[in-house]
Amino acid sequence: MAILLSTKASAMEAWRDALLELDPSLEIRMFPEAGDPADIEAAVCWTSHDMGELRRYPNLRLIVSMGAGVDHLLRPPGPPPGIPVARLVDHRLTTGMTEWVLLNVLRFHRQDPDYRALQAARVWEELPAPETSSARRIGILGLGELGAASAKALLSLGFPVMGWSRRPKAIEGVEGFHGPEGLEAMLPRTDILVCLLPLTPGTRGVINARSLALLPRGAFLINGARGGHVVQPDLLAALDSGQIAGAALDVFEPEPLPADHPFWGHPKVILTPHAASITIPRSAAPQVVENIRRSREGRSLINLVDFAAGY
Ligand code: OXD
Repeated sequence: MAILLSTKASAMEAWRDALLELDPSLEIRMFPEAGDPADIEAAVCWTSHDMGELRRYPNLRLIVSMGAGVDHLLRPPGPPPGIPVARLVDHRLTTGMTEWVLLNVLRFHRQDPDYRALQAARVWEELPAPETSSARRIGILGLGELGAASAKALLSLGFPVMGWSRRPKAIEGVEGFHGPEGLEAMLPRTDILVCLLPLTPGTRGVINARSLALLPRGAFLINGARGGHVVQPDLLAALDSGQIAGAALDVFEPEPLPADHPFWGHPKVILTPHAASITIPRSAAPQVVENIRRSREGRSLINLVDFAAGY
């Protein structure tokens, strides 16, 4: 039996090598060279792979999605029914996202965009000292793996951290909010809003004209989750009016962000090309191999996607 591997061309060989290093007996077929469809027992694939295509493999028993987010699996046609799907829960992915969130919180907290603008104009000027971290309130949307790790890192730097999730969640030191009323209560107290939510029908467009208006004037936005969480024209309007003082954005809809999109040249937008946290095959491969073994032995799988919850 064989494993079908499908991701962007530049990552294919690193993934194959990482899997073979852990289990040299694996037979890896790199898409589109799948060989006989009946040989494929597991598909390890990412967003570029058409889920409809996986219906071609009659003996498929496991799908592993090569990332943390699963929103691409929720869209039609979705994975073949009845086949378990696991996602990655990877320490390196979590650490990468925490670093990116800290980078941007500190950037906004320490007035870095203003100092960069002064440097570009060759102006030697000291800006009024920023508040201490204890006066800069952070609101995190999403308290899953990524949100909880960022919350803890921000707490350790002295920032007061609030967190919003669909259901109540307790994280030591984090003031928790949940449900629509919780969001309305948290936003007016949030100086820097960090979005790390899964994208589901319930969270699509959560950052919109109304929620942005609930933030204090001059608040900042950091989005490392999915472009679909933000109503992009509403964010542009809030940036232009000064309601939002700056936004650090890693994710967009669509991706790649079209070259003529106003975010590219916007003086208040810092953008990265969906690179806040990148999966490192060597770090993520052990859980993939573990799931292949478990699937062969009929044992329960790890990091299974909960399709009802949407993550
Ligand atoms: C992920 C991503 O979900 O890279 O892992 O966006």
